[in-house]
This record gives sequence, C-alpha cells and structure tokens, in this order.
Amino acid sequence: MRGRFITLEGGEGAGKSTLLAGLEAWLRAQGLAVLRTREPGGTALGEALRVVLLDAARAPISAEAELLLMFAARAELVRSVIQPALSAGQWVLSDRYTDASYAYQGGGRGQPEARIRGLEQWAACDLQPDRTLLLDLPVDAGRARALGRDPPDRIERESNAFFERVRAAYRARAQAEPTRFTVLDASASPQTVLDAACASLRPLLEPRA
Ligand code: Z5A
Repeated sequence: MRGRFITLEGGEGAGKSTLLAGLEAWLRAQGLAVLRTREPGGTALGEALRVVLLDAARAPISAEAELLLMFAARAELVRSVIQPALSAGQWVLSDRYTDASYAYQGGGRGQPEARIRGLEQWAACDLQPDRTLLLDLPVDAGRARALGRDPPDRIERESNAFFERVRAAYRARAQAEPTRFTVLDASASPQTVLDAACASLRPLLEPRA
C-alpha cells in the first residue's frame, strides 16, 4: 500500500525540526516505516543547491533563479526519494515542500502564483502532501528563538516585512485548503504541538479503501 506524504511548514524558528523528531518517533511506535527528508536538500544535488541558496557570502541571487533552484532540488527529491519511498509503503516526513515556494518566493519575493503552480505541476509531478502541518508563530517570536544560533543565512537576513508576507501567504494557503492543512499554534509547548500534530495524523493511520 502507498505510504503517506506529510509536510511541515512554517517560518524561521517555528519548531519544525523539533516536531519532526517527535513525529518520527510516534509514527515508528505505530509500526510504520518512516523516511525523513528536508527542503532544499534530501539528495546529493539538493544538499549542494542548499549550500548555494543559503550562503550569505555569495553574490545576490535573482528571485527567478532562486525559485528555479528550489524546484531543481525538489524535482530531484520527488523522483529519486519521495515517490519511491511512498511506493514502497513508507511514510515520508518532509521539513518543507512546495508550500514554502508559494510562501517565500511567492509571498516574500512576489513571484506570480501561476508560475509557481506551473513548476509544481511539471517539476514536482504535481505531487501533493496527504497532510501539511503549518506551525504558525508571530515573526518576532520565531526570530527570537533563532537568536544565538549560527550567523543568519541568506534568506534569514531578510526584513521583518518579508517574513510577515511569508506568514500571510502560508495562512492564506491553509485557509484555501482546510482539508490538507492543519494549522498548529507554534507558541504552545513542544509536547502540546506534538499532541496536536499526532491528532491530525491519526485518521491517516486507517487503511485506505
Ligand atoms: N525555502 C524557500 O525559500 N523556498 C522553498 O521552497 C524552500 C525553502 C523549500 C531553509 O529552511 C530556508 O529555505 C528557509 C526557507 C527557504 N529560510 N528561512 N528563513 P530551513 O527549514 O532549513 O530553515 P529554518 O526555517 O530557518 O529552520 P529553523 O530556523 O531551524 O526552524 P525550525 O526547524 O522550524 O525550528 P527548530 O529548530 O525546531 O526550533 C528552533 C528553536 O526553538 C530551538 O531552540 C527549539 O528548541 C525551540 N523550540 C522549538 N519548538 C518550540 C516550542 N514549541 N516552544 C518553545 N521553543 C521551541
């Protein structure tokens, strides 16, 4: 039976990595095979593109090139990792996916939604997640959590206004697709966030007709 494809989205410091670790352990405890990945990344090509995309010391990258590089990494990940794992019955947990392109390159950079939709259909095989968990957190709170870590990367250096547009774009997508999205209050404790995420995924554990 095909596995399930679960994506985690949200702004900087929202708690995606923290939640992913808890979800992976919970799903494994249910006896499921789980594959965890991230974007941009998850393949040799994707990890190399991640370095290019996030390196703050590089020459500026145009919004168009940034969008195409995100989808180049995704094209490789979908074909060589996600689709084979789903076909083998694994649950795939991804730290970000196509909604991030709509939020950052669409909302943040102003790239037209129709252009992103076209890339999603072609480069990402129009593969849609079974469930997307959106960790929603005010921008200031997320940035405060990220303080004291490594120096900010190329995207983390953007302004608060950029991240407010990203957050608004995520929330608009969740509102437009309430069946696929579950919005989680990321200001709650890690255990409360995990419990809410598990409650959202529990119905997907039922075998499909
Ligand atoms: N990007 C893009 O532009 N377009 C695309 O299509 C894609 C990506 C796919 C890399 O993403 C960048 O790529 C990202 C978007 C862009 N740029 N930005 N900004 P990333 O996911 O690798 O980077 P990130 O979003 O900056 O991740 P992060 O800052 O590491 O956040 P996180 O994984 O969501 O948070 P965390 O590491 O789990 O937690 C952060 C801290 O908060 C940590 O100290 C935790 O212990 C703490 N924490 C976590 N949960 C809680 C709760 N519930 N309460 C209190 N404290 C908590």
